[in-house]
Amino acid sequence: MIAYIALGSNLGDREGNLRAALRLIGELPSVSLTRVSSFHKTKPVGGPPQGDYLNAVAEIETALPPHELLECLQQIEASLGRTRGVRWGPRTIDLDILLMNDVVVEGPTLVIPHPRMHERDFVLRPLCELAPDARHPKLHRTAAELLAALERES
Ligand code: ROI
Repeated sequence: MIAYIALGSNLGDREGNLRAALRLIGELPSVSLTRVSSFHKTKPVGGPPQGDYLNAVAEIETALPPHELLECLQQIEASLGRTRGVRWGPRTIDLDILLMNDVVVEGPTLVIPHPRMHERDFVLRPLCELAPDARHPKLHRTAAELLAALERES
């Protein structure tokens, strides 16, 4: 399965945090890291006032089922010193599953496609670098179409 993971950091060594997370993702069993977008410096969207983010998207090929992938990503967040503070507050590293082929998951702990990806410039821009033609299985739009719609809105 091909999956796209969003990475974000706005605490400490942001670039170092993204690189460390990418290395750990690549070392996961049953995961290979296939491509990584460029790193985008972005203004914080939502949440309390906080510093600018560095955002990126990674493409992986994986045999892990969605909840196992989530668990692995949460372990990486914890190992990089992520502590759960205020909702939408600053973070050393945030790893979100955006898409996994055309999988739809709607559970209490995991929602795929990511429920806010179509509203987030900082997700769609790096995703479009890698996969402008990736389809959102619920909105039936490609990543490029979602980004164009978001840009028209704003
Ligand atoms: N804003 C930006 N620019 N990048 C993020 O990764 C990010 N993550 C978040 C909130 C606080 C919603 N804002 C963000 O969780």
